[in-house]
Amino acid sequence: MKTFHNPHHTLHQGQQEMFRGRLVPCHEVPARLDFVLTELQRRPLGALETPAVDDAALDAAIARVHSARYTQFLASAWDEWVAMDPANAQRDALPSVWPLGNRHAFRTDALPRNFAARLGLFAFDSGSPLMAGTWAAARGGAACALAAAHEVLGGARSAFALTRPPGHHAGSDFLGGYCFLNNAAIAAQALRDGGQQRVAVLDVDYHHGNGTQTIFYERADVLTVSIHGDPATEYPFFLGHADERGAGAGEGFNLNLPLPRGTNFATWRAALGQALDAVTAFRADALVVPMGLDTFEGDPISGFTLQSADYFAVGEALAGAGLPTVFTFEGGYAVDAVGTNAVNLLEGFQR
Ligand code: Q9C
Ligand code: ZN
Repeated sequence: MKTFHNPHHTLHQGQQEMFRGRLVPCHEVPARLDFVLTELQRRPLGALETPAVDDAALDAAIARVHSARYTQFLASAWDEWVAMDPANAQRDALPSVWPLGNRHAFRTDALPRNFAARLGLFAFDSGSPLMAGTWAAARGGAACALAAAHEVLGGARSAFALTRPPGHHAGSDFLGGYCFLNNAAIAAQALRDGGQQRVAVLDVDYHHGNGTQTIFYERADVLTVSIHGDPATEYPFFLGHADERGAGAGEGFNLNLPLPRGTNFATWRAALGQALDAVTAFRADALVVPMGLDTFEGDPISGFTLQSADYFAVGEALAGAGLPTVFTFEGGYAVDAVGTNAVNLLEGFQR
C-alpha cells in the first residue's frame, strides 16, 4: 500500500497541554510520525509519497466535512491570537472559557469578536494547543487523507494517510483531543463523493471517535463504528456510550463498543469481530480505519493491554472485511513503539 505522509507536520508542535490544573508536556509530538516513517523505510509496504496538493480541491474536500465559520476561524486563529497581545507569539493558544455545549442557553450562533471567546467556542478541551503552523499542518494532513481516498478510488486495495495532528476528535465545527481537521471523515466523504455508495468507518483508537460520530450521526450512507475505552471513565467522556445508535435517517448507523480500562487483546479482538460483523451487514463498499495505536499496553495515557505482536492480527482481521481501505494515523503516545505497532498492523493487513 502507498503511504501519503504530511511534509508539514512539524509546523504543529505544541509546548504544553492543560491536564488537571497543570500545564504538562504535550503527548502528541512530531517524533510520533517520524518513528512510523522510519519503520516504513525499514519494512516497506509500498511507495512513500507526499500528496500533490490542488488547493481548490483540498479546500472543497475540507468544506464537505467542516463548517465555513470553523475553517475560517482556524485559518486566522494564530494571527488573531498574536493580535490580542504581541507576547502571545511566544506561547501556544489554549482556551479558557466555554459556552458549555449551550446547556445554559449561551448563544453559539453570534460569533464573539473576542478571540479567546471564539477559541472556547470552537474547542472542547484545553489539551489541544494551537500555534503558528497548526492550520498549515492540519491542512497538509487533510491532503494526505484526500490523496489516500483517491488512491483507493483509483483501484488500490488500500492506502495510508500518515498524518499529524490526528483527526478523529474533530467535528464539523470543533477541535479537541489534539485534533483540528477530521482526516478520516474527509477520506470517508471523498470516497462517497467518488461514487462509493456505502462507506464504513471503523475506529480502533483507544479513545472514542466523537468527532467522526457527530459528523455522520444522522446519515445512513456512512456507518460509524468505534471500539474504545468506556467514556464513563475515559476521555472524551461525554460521548461514546453503547446506546448512541444514530439519529433520524442515521438511526442504526452508529455502533459504539466501549470496553473497560484494563481490557486485554482477547476481549478487544472479540469486539473487533462484532465491529466487522456490523461492517459486513451494512454491505459497505469501502472502509476507513482511524488507526490509533494507543491501545498498546505501554501507552502513557490509555488503559488497554495490547502487545506489539497483536497488531499483526488486528491488520489481518481488518483485511478479512475484503474492502478497499484507507487508514489514517490517529493516537499512540508510546512514541518509541508507535512505529513498530503501526507497521505491524499495516503489514498484517497486507499478509
Ligand atoms: N494528559 C487521540 O488519541 N487528554 N487523542 C488525555 C492526558 C486527551 C487523545 C489526558 C487525549 C486525547 C487522537
Ligand atoms: Zn486516542
